[in-house]
Amino acid sequence: MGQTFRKLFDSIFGNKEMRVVMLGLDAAGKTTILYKLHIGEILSTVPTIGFNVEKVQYKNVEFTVWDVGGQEKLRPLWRHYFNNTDGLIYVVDSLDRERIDKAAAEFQTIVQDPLMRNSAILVFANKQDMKNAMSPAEVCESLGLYSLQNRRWHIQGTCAPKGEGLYEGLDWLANILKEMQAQGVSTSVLGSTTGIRRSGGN
Ligand SMILES: Nc1nc2c(ncn2[C@@H]2O[C@H](COP(=O)(O)OP(=O)(O)OP(=O)(O)O)[C@@H](O)[C@H]2O)c(=O)[nH]1
Ligand SMILES: [Mg+2]
Repeated sequence: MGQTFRKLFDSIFGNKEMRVVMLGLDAAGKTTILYKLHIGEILSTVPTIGFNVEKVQYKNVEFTVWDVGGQEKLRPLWRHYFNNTDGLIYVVDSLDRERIDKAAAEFQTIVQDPLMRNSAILVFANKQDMKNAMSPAEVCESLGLYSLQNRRWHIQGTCAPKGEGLYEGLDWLANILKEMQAQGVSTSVLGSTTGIRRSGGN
């Protein structure tokens, strides 16, 4: 489809595109989430060196999701993915209490970056299937989400291999994108927390 025709088609049928960068410490579950969303299957993953990028179509929105490796030595590269980003998905390993402060510090660095000022923020409190996982509310508190000023954010409990919570998160992103495009970027604070039912421990 030609570019102009594609734009006309999209405006008639309400199709939209959203560029999303997915970040978080190593082993948080980012690549597992990307491939669960992209092909619907659980893949065994290896630590990402560099990035993976896939398109995910959901509710008239085409999400281009960049999944960037989270190892310490790779984190200085994260900012190269900030430009033109509509949404941030920040993935937290809810079982990793030892590194939650580190996860929070990295999160604050991202969201305070001027290039990320207008991005919607979706936090996945992942690994909710594990017995000792922090709840989404605990993760929310640890990351300092409540004190974010003038930002649109949402936290969602997830279990990536089962796909639980992932589409609820995309739903929120799709709605926020439509809102942002309709109104221009709003300065109102919007925060919300959603858990998933725990499915017992491993
Ligand atoms: N129990 C459980 N394990 C998970 C979940 N999500 C991911 N994992 C596991 O966590 C490990 C790390 O997952 P990855 O998706 O490779 O993590 P990543 O965030 O991409 O890591 P980097 O590429 O190093 O940044 C894998 O063994 C996954 O199977 C979850 O919701 N529950
Ligand atoms: Mg990875």
